[in-house]
Amino acid sequence: MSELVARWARALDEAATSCAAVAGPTELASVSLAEAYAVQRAVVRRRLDRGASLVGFKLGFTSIAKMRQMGVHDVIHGQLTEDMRIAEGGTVDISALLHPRIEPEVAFLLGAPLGAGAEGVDPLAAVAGVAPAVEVIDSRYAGFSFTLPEVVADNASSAGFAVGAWQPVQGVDLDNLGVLLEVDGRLAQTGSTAAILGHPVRSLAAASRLAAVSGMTLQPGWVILAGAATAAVPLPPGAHVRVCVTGLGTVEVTASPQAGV
Ligand code: OOG
Ligand code: MG
Repeated sequence: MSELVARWARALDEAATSCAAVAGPTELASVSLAEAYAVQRAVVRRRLDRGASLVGFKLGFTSIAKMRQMGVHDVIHGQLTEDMRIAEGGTVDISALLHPRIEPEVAFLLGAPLGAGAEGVDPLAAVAGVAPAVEVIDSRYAGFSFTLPEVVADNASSAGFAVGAWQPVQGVDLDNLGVLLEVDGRLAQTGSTAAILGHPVRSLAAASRLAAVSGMTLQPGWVILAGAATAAVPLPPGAHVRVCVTGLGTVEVTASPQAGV
């Protein structure tokens, strides 16, 4: 591991654990994507060394709405760990987060491996279920502002995710389902699953391809987040969040109250 990779893995990991943002632009702003993913792997390695386990893979910037919001125009991936999982109907502990946002997602549950060593496998045939999901993102950069390599190094801003009830993927037409994001009973974002690379199944193919390039195998039992169909919105203390994907169902979480309230 190069000195730069080790140094930035430590800096980004410490920003997350100590809740202190890294001021940009950083030295990572213009590194190669290969180096940025090396930092991501090292950041995740530090979490795994503390006892976390890998439970999934996420895609970022698969919709125009997200690309526009963040000024980043390439599909990226991040890694999900067990400690990021929030029970459906559960509480998001925002006391440990810098500036949390939420976004609606479609989640796939893998029933067979994808990626390295599983090239040629039909991504849809590897899917055991599909569900509505909500993702909590939290950039470790001040102002939620970053370049493409910076956000890749920061594990694609991953912070938490909750998944609704799994449905069999057969018989659900995922190509154009309504996506609603509500905060405290008010509509915050609306969109369509068509905004996710034209069809969320394309995110699965992208996940498989990106994983193979990184030498990763997406494992049976893992959750794959296809990428938000809409822009993300801030998650204020105590907020109740509901995501509805027409035909797939809903998922709800509540943010913890402000410290001391
Ligand atoms: C990066 C995460 C992008 C998505 O669904 O597009 C992402 C960010 O927006 O900070 O999770
Ligand atoms: Mg996302």
